[in-house]
Amino acid sequence: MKTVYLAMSADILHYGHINVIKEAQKYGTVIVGVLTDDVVSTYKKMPILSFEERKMMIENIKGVSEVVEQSSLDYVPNLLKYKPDFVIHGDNWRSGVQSETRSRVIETLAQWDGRLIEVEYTEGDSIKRLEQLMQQSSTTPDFRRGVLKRLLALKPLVTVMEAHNGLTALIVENTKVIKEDNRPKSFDAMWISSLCDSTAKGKPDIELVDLTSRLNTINDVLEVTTKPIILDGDTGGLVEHFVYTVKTLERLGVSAIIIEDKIGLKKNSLFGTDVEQSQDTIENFCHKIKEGKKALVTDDFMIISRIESLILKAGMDDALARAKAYIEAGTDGIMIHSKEKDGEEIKTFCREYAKFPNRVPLVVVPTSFNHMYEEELRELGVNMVIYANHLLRSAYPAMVDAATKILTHERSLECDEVCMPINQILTLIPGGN
Ligand code: SPV
Ligand code: MG
Repeated sequence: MKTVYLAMSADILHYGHINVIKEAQKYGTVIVGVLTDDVVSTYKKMPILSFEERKMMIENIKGVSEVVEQSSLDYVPNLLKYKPDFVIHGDNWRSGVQSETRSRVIETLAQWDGRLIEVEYTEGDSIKRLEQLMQQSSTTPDFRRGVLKRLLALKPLVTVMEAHNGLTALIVENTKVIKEDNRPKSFDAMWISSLCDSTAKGKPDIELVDLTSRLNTINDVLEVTTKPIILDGDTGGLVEHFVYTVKTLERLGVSAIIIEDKIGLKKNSLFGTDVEQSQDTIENFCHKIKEGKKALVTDDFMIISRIESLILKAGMDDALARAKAYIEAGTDGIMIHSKEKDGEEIKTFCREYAKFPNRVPLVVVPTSFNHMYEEELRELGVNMVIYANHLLRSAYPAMVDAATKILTHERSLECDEVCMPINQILTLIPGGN
């Protein structure tokens, strides 16, 4: 009996999938490769159903003989393992990002005279409607909130980019690159930075922009995107206020808050010891973490504790002691901050942290030690990297340049070369025409 291989994510099932399975049966025994959660999340959104649930559904479809795990977008590892006589796929992958994957399938099958069968891609109004509904369901607070924890469980390193309004959030949502191995890469989540949120409002980063205003920014982001949101919660404020803050964020569908262990008038950490800043006691900060955790209703929302000992020159031992205490108090993650350019103190912290028997996800913000690649950070045991201010920092000089050009030339013609064309801005956000 010949074998036929096909791969699917199967987060939704519709008659298009059944048609392909029916067609596959004509050629032999059907093996379905179900894409693992991390593979689906790299090219679509995080699946709504877990891998086990999706696998179970496919196993129970008439005509499917075997269901296996496909743990890369590339078919080749599974093709070499199962050596199918045929692979079946819709004909919609001949062009675009999947065309390379297709070529590799054809080349690999040729090694044992296997063949690719392409069936007409099923498109219909009902399928489009279904996909729209799926898209909408991934923006509900309950679904969205839990995605960050799921990503942390799945991915060795979660990458997070700063967003300070709807437009920058759309950039984080939609920017995608295709890596050399044909793997798509985009950011996993968004960081609502206190520095950028304040700066965008023309205010200093000193906890002056109040929660209501921060919530407005978050709402603008929530409205137009689907990726998980992490709020830079500064010090978290008074414990009595913090318990309300976490409840509000949780209810909105925000995934995490990061609070730093400082008290008094907060200044940005990148000032280091150039300005006066005070660190909270371990005891007080642990109390804040515990009260925050108690206030939560779900298991999804994360309270991540940010240690400022290296910033404030309190020493590595203090940083490590705080990490242990905060974990003991029930924090869901540790962020270790540093402004040293060479990255040495971050490396030391990570190596010591790796020895902890009880670890929670480790977060870093490599604004200063920006020569370090993600791979190096991952190898050090870092689970999340936050690019904390780069959209604002890149936009500001470009805007000053445009303003200066117009003032200088007393017309806007010279400015056009640094501006996006009018027809592009008009259609950048769909629905305007
Ligand atoms: C922020 O983005 O506001 C941060 C990170 O808190 S840092 O500016 O590096 O302190
Ligand atoms: Mg901040």
